[in-house]
Amino acid sequence: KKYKVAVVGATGAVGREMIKMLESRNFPVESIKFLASERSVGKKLLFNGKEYPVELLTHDGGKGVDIAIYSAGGDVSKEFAPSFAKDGCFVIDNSSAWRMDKDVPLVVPEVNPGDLKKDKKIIANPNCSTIQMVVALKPLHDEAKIKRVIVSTYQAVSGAGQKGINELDAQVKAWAKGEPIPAASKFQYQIAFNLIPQIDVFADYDYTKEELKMTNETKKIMGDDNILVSATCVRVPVFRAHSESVWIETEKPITPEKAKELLSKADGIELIDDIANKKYPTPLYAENKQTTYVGRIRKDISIKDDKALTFWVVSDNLLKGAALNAVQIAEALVKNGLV
Ligand code: A2P
Ligand code: 11C
Repeated sequence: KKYKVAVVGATGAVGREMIKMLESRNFPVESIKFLASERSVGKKLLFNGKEYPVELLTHDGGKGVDIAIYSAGGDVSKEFAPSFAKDGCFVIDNSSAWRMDKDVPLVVPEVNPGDLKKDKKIIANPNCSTIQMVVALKPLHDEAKIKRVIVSTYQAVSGAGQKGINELDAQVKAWAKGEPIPAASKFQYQIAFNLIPQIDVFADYDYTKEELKMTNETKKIMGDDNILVSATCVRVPVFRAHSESVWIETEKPITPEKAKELLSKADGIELIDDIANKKYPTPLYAENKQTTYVGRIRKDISIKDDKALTFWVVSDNLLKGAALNAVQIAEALVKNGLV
């Protein structure tokens, strides 16, 4: 069976990756349409070698469509996703608009595919930094029950969309030419040769929204409200792939050797942890790859028992962090006979 698919926000940084994922994973597409704002109407996009015009997103866009994958921002999704759902179309939404809605499944297929249901037409794709973390946490949680997570992220500029990519590019090019570096606009400070410990706006307890997403989304995806997460999210001058330094405390003991064994067998993960040969994942290595990489797994030497581990997780934020996870949700709908 083949499906009628729409990509909403098809011209954006994530939208373009969604198109590539649908192509490269051979999603069974009967027909496809690309929707965006009036700014893009008339542009053409390629799918499997054929040109398609970009159409204007309207409330009727979901009519006759089986699955719409959205990455056009939270406001667009809040406005249009309900009309699509009413017309019987599954909406897989990459924005934060619906994630914490109790009627909306928030899904990472390696972790909680069972949360997908036939009548839950709006499905949320989690935040990129949450997705790659829970993929790594899940096998460890199943073994030793995670109680607490402390994570610091190193997030690529593409997380902020095409404007974020353009800003780092322009600043680095100006520096290389000895010209004045263009002022920050998408980011709060110059991002070239800098680190910015603020992603999104400040919210409760002086955490940023990005940090609180990691706290709240992790509980919902893992189906365990007792997992405590404290995050510090930092923007770094890297184009693609987010990196994370993760510390976990577990209820039952777990050794680094056991964690390596579990992670090396886990879905979607590749273990790169060979310190004798200086092997560990980096963002440049993860760029354009569909895998979540884990390395530097070690015991926390500040704690006596075997109930704390620390490790490094890297994945392409536009792929597993966004477009790939969304297409994997579509694949799970097909596999589970829901669409
Ligand atoms: P457009 O290119 O027409 O502005 P990014 O995250 O890279 O900034 O991309 C955002 C995506 O969301 C783009 O495809 C953009 O389309 C789309 N978008 C933004 N606002 C709207 C809107 N009001 N209606 C439809 N699509 C929108
Ligand atoms: C970033 N994680 O790197 C953000 C982008 O909730 O989907 C994605 C925001 C979201 O800036």
